[in-house]
Parts: sequence; structure tokens; C-alpha cells
Amino acid sequence: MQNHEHDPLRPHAHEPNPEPPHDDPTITVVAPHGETFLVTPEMLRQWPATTAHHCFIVSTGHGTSGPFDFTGVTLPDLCSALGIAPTWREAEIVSADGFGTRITREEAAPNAPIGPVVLAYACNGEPLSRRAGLVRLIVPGERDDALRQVKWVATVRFVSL
Ligand SMILES: Nc1nc2c(c(=O)[nH]1)N[C@H]1C(S)=C(S)[C@@H](COP(=O)(O)O)O[C@H]1N2
Ligand SMILES: [Mo]
Repeated sequence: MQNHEHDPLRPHAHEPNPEPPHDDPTITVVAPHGETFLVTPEMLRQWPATTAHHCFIVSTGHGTSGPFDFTGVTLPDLCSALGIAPTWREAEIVSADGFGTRITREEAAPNAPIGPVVLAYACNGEPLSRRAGLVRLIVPGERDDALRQVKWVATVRFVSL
């Protein structure tokens, strides 16, 4: 059982972890009623692609990097591909190294001011490496020390509040 200090959805340290926790980029997606799906980067590449242009990673400790064009799949497109009804309120995105954030359905809309939020598998047209975060959540409008730019996404849980 996790204690509060290790809950990835609670406020956490700004120190970035540079090391992927393991080599497997497969994501477990959990629908609001508990149905689960395993999603690989190869599957993501076959679904409608969205590019978030001119993104910056405002990184603690090693400055700002970018601009980058990140390409991936929006959360609504992920749901469409898996047959998950668009009735969820939030998505909980958690990495394998215990880092996470929440995205509301409003934030996840492709035309949202903070977006387009994508589960990115490519950067500047090149496949994202595991070391670079494959698969990485990109929240283009976030500037708070990259706290929502979750690398090594392991679980996406859709919740209906
Ligand atoms: N999985 C995971 N994602 C993460 C972190 C982390 O520790 N683990 N750190 C965050 C923080 S605090 C920063 S500053 C950036 C660093 O991103 P970079 O390694 O691409 O520079 O990643 C963010 N995403
Ligand atoms: Mo950070």
C-alpha cells in the first residue's frame, strides 16, 4: 500500500529523475468502470496524430529546453480508439517511477488553452527514446518546473467523479 509521501498524484519534488525505471513503454489504460487495456507506442502510432508545436520543458536544475514539436495522441482520441465513452471527468497519468498528474476533460480537449495535451511518442519528427521519456505526457501550457510533463507514462486511469 502506498503512503502519502509516495502518492504520485500528490505534490512532489521538483528534482527530475533522469533515468527510466525500466525498458517497457507499454501503458495500462483503465476505463471508468475498471476495464483495462494495454497500449504500446506502436498502437499509438496507428491512431490519429496531433502535434503540439513550440513546446518548452521548463526544467528544474537544468534550465529550459526547447522549442520542441511533440507528436502523439490526445486523450479524447485515445478513448475513441479504445471505445471508452467520453463521460470521464479526469485522467490520472502516472509514471513507472512514481510521478504523476491529473488532466481534466476540459484540459484534454485538443483546442484547450493549455493544450493540445498529448501522449507523445515523437519529438521534432523523430521517435522519442525511452531515455527521453517514451511515452511522455506533454502539457504545452505548463510552466511550473515541468511538473506535468510526465516521462515514462505507465498508467492512464480515467475517472468519473
Ligand atoms: N516520470 C517522471 N517524469 C518527470 C519527472 C520525474 O522525476 N519522473 N520530473 C519532472 C521534472 S520536475 C522535470 S524538471 C522534467 C525534466 O525533464 P527532462 O528530463 O526532459 O529535462 O521532467 C518531469 N517529468
Ligand atoms: Mo522540474
